[in-house]
Amino acid sequence: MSLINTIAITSSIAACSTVALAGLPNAHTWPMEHIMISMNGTSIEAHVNTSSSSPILLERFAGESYDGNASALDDMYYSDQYGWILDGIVDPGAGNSLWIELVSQTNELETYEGGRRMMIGDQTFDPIFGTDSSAMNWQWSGMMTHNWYAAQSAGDYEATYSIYVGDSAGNAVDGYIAGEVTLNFRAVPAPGSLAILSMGTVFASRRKRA
Ligand SMILES: [Cu+2]
Repeated sequence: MSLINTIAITSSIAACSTVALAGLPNAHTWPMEHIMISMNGTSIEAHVNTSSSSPILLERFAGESYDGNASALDDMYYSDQYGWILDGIVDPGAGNSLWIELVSQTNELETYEGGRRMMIGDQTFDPIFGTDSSAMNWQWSGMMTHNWYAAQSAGDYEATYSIYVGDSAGNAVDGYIAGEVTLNFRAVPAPGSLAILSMGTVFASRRKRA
């Protein structure tokens, strides 16, 4: 590799890394994928458009490091593409709320609490759904919430949840039927590294013309 190419690629990496330098994880690269929660009478229903043959992607941004609790995502394959959202009127009853409980998942899948898409600075990144010995159930505000999923190794992952009406302590309230949904993930080698290489090529060819 020539010196000019090396300089061009180095400067293009710097140009691509603005998000990483700010210390916040990447959220802009994936469209939202909503897990729609509705209520039919006293039954909770859950719907998602993904499946084991059309999972969302977890991507790794090697070398990036993030601020505070978000550092849990450093060098992990991750995404906040999935978001819990209410579909229609859902009334859990006075004093109750919706709870989401992990029923089962592929080993080594991790989850961190997110929030509104792109409002990353406001998110706790607290471990949830059993990650780092956290509780298996999580109280959902009912507002759109995009939690962060992460895995250390490439491969396919899935997680199945029960969505139920609970009291303020998370105890299931009698008279409601819980819903269930399975989320699917595929951790793949980052296209980000390819993007950096191709940007490097563009910079290099510009440099040559000049
Ligand atoms: Cu959303």
